[in-house]
Parts: sequence; C-alpha cells; structure tokens
Amino acid sequence: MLTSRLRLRPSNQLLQITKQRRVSRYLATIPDSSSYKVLVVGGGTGGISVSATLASQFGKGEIAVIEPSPVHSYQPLWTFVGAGLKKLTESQKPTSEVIPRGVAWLKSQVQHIHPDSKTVTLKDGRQVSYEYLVVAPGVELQWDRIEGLRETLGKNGVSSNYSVDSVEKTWENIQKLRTGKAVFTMPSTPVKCAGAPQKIAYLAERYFHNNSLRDKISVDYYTGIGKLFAIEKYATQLNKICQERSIGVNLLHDLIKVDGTKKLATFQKVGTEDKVEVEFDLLHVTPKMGPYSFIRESGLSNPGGWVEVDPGTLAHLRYPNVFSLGDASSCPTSKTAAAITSQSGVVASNLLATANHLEKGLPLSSLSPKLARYDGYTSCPLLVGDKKLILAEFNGYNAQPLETFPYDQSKPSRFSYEITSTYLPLLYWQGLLKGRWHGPSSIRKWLNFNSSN
Ligand code: FAD
Ligand code: UQ1
Repeated sequence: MLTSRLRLRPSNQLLQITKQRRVSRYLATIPDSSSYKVLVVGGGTGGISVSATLASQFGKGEIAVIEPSPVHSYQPLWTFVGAGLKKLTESQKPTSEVIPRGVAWLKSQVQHIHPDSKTVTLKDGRQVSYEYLVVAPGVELQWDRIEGLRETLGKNGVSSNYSVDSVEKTWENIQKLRTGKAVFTMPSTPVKCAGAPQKIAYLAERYFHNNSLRDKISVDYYTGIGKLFAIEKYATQLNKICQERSIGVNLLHDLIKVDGTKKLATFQKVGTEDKVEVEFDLLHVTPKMGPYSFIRESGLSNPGGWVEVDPGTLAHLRYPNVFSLGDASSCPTSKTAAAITSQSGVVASNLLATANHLEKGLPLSSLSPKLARYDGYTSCPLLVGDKKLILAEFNGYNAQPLETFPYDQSKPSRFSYEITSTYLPLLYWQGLLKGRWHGPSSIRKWLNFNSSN
C-alpha cells in the first residue's frame, strides 16, 4: 500500500549510516521475547518519548517498542525542507538510535490487538503478550482518497510535504515556477499539524515575491474546512497576511481529484454537490487522513475510529491497562509533536501509578483522583516567510492561547523563528526522545508569573 511505501522507505544515504551504526550497536541489542511488562505500538514521537520516560523505571528488556520503519523522522522539519530551509537528512535518524537503552525493538507491524487476552498479533505472525499497552501508531495518510493523486505525486508539479518521498520535490517545484498558478490544499478530514498545509503557501509566496516573480504567479489556498485556523487570535493574523499578500483563501473546498497531465484539480464544495475545476502549475497537496483500521477492529476505538481515552488521564475508557497519546488518540486537540511533549509525561506517570497501585492489590477507583491530567496543550509554529514565524501555542480543549513567552506570539517574529528552527529540533532529539522534556508549562509559569496568560 502506498501509505507504508511512502513513509517507510529510507534514503540510500541513511541506509548506509544505519548499516554502519547497526554493527557498533549490535552488542546493545535486547533479544526479542514473547512477553513484556510494557508494550508500545509505534516508535514515532509518542512511542519513543513514553518508552524513554519509562525506561529508567523498568528493568532491561521489560519494555518493547513495535515499529516497522528503520528510520525515525522529525516530521515538523519537513515544512522547512519543502521550502529549501533545511536538508531532509536533518529530519532523520536510524530507529536503532532513538530506541532507548534497555528497551527492545520489535521490527514489525501490529496487525491486531486483543485487549481482553492482553496480546498483540504482529504482521510477521508473532504473538506478543503485555501487562500494559501504549498505543501510538499515529494517523494514516490516505493518499487513495483523492482520485489520481497517487499516480501524479512527485510529477507534473504535484508534491506533498506530508510524504518523505516527495517533500524535496516541493522545493524543486517552487524554484522551477516562473509564471502561472500555485495552488495549496488542506482536506476536510482531521490532519496532523493543521497549520502545515498553509505554512508552505506563505513560504512559497515570499520566495516568489523576493525573486520578483509575484506579479506573474497567483497563489491560492483551498481548504476543506470553514476557517484558516481554529484559534481566533492566530486566525486574525493569518487572514491579515493573506489579504496583504493577495493570497486567495477558498474555504470549504475539498480536493477530490487531481489530473496531473491536464494540470487540473477538482474540488467539492463542502455541503453541496457542486464541483469546481482549478488549473494549476504547482500543486501542494495535503492528503486526507484518518485512524488506522486495526484500532477499530481491535475494539479500542471511539465511534470515529480513534483510540478511546480519557482526555485528561489518557487511559483507555474500557481497558485501564491501555493508554494512548499522539495522533492516534481520541484527544480533542490538534495532532502535533508539541502536544506529545505534555502527553508523554502524563502517560508515563499514569501507567506507573496504575502498575504500582495494582501491584499492591488496591482498587483502581481510589487511584483516579491521584492521576496526572493532560491539559490540552498543543502548538503550531506557523512559518510565514522571511525568517519570521507566528508561534501559536494554545489549549486545544478550551481554544484559548497558552503562550510560553511574555510577548504577543501571534505577531510574526524572528525570535520565534529562531526558537523553532534551531532549538526545537535539539529539544526534540535530546529532550523529548530521551524522556527529559515534557513541554514548556514550567517555563511558561516562570516567565509569565506576572501576566494573566
Ligand atoms: P508518528 O510520529 O507519526 O509515529 C507513528 C509511528 O507508528 C510511525 O513510526 C509508524 O511507522 C508506526 N506505525 C504505524 N502503524 C503501525 C503499526 N500497525 N504497528 C506498529 N507501528 C506502526 N508537529 C508539531 O508539533 N509542530 C510542527 O510544526 C509540525 N509540523 C508538521 C509538518 C508536517 C509536514 C508533518 C507531516 C507533521 C508535522 N507535525 C508537527 C506533526 C507531528 O509530526 C506529529 O503530530 C507527531 O509526529 C505525532 O506523533 P505520533 O507518535 O502520534 O505519530
Ligand atoms: C516543543 O517542545 C516541541 O517539541 C520539541 C515542538 O515540536 C516541534 C513544538 O512545536 C513546540 C512549540 C514545543 C514547545 C516548546 C517551546 C520552547 C515553546
């Protein structure tokens, strides 16, 4: 299936690095077992950050991460890559290097979870049992839900920053365009990093402007939803930028078909039967996304297909030994790595507390008030071009800003750009993935002690 091919194939250069490093790390590898105290589904941002946080609390080989990909990606960097601001290799590390010390890596894919018998069936046929389960497989990129997209992605001026195979094409296409129509799309489904589909439009527009091409190139953003951004404070600024720079904003237009040869994109007007055909010379597509079907088939989902957890404790509503975080969870906040900085600490703390409580033979009802709670924190660093950025940080549960720094983060700022471009990657690799960084709440409290933020 295209989804897995696109996401799992590493670059040749990275494969070579992987091979060299695999030899030196061989002795540190934990042998596979058929039973673990803690089993983690997915070695992405959520899975690695939770297992790193828990690793020191459990013995060697008691935790395992199930992850099929040999490469771990810091996906937030892909917007920078699509705009020529970073190299793709800067976003990647071999999975073997991010698996925490003492944690086993099962290089396979989960096919089915049996929460009643506390076992998991892997695609290679193995059965693995667990006491505690963390479900973090992320969101599925559903390329086939837009007719013609799979055939033309990476060709005919069509690319997507959401695909590791075509993100570099975005920068190639932006540089190649000298005249014509540049079109950027966002679907009507939930997506990870809901700002990414428009960030690349702002970056491309500034590139055309700075190269004296703007009067020859039109820039249009088509979105399947009804506003530019969910939080009013940031939406106001983004609308202003679009107006000032003559970026066309077409709300409630959902991309349903791409004809790469004819350079024609077809949109469905949401809530109607009407279709609109739009010509393009450059098309940046954000695919439709949804939950993986194995979550529903395993009986762990809410009606929408997401892992059904308590939005505060992140514990499963029906299986108290199961937790979920990140893009796969039912948390009604936007799906970002930033959200995981807060969620990973909550999952690790509550899993440990549950294990200790049950070991003592105490009833779970007495534990509930003592559990940690995720407050809905999430963030979307909105690159707007010219090395400036709107650092949107908010509580996704009450739609209110929750900013770390004591300045108005809705204003495009060079400082916010530097934080995001230089320091967040460091915080990600050395902090979050090592279990040492659980979000900016204490910095926020310290810096804002005198404000009402
Ligand atoms: P992932 O990190 O996607 O990891 C899921 C893992 O599960 C994958 O490694 C996958 O191989 C594995 N998996 C899938 N199915 C199975 C299975 N059946 N069995 C076992 N393993 C499985 N976030 C921000 O905070 N700020 C940003 O600026 C930002 N920008 C972004 C820009 C782009 C272009 C993209 C694509 C994402 C961006 N994000 C951003 C979002 C962020 O990367 C995700 O929200 C985050 O990585 C989610 O973590 P996760 O662990 O839930 O999923
Ligand atoms: C963050 O910690 C983080 O993970 C490392 C992100 O992911 C890319 C973010 O986007 C943000 C905003 C944070 C929060 C950190 C600070 C310093 C505001």
